[in-house]
Amino acid sequence: MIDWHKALKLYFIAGTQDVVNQEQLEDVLEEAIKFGITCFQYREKGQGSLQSKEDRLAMAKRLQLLCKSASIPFIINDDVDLAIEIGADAIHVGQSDKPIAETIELAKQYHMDVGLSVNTIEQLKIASTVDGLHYVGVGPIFPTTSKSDAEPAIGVHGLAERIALYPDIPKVAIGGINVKNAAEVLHTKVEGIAVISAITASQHRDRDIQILLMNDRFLVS
Ligand code: TZP
Ligand code: MG
Repeated sequence: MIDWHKALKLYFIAGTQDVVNQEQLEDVLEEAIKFGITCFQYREKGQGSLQSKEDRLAMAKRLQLLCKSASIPFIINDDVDLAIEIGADAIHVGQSDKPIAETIELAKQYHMDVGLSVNTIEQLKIASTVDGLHYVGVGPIFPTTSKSDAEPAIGVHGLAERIALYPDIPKVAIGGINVKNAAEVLHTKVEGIAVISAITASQHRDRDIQILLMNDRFLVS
């Protein structure tokens, strides 16, 4: 059983398209794990992503192994077949994928948890009535360059409003979150933050991850 309240604290998302400066995704994940991320979502999507099923499967297996040895949840974005094939801990889907109840039903058979992306209050309202949903990703909070078809940013106020209306379902805030704005996002008491570029493009991964985790030693001054 995954404790999502804990696992959502610093949710790292990446695919090969997100790595920069000739780094390897495996190395970025290994470092991010060492410095304290609390779960990882493999999201192979968009320009520069691996296209073949074989390449994605091989990559997913390598990344899954890293998460397993660190005992953090390994989540697959969108690709339910891949998630089933490798026995991922969870699957994360968006609003445009097939009906969420169908995904939950299928995931249940394979003992996988399910997360869903929401943007509007209406979407969150519907999500809050769905049985068997483990958490929602809420955003984008700020504009992002990591997703070409991102929805409009809802801001920290939009996040706070959604938390107040539907407090029961665990939430992770996503979109444009970085070391400069993480504190105001976490101030809403959201369970955690999900980031791509704040980790993949970081020049100081150790320090930046500590800040994103709001480690005590960075809360002074
Ligand atoms: N969904 C909403 S925003 C986003 C996704 C996958 C991208 C987040 O990336 P970044 O670099 O943390 O803004
Ligand atoms: Mg999707």
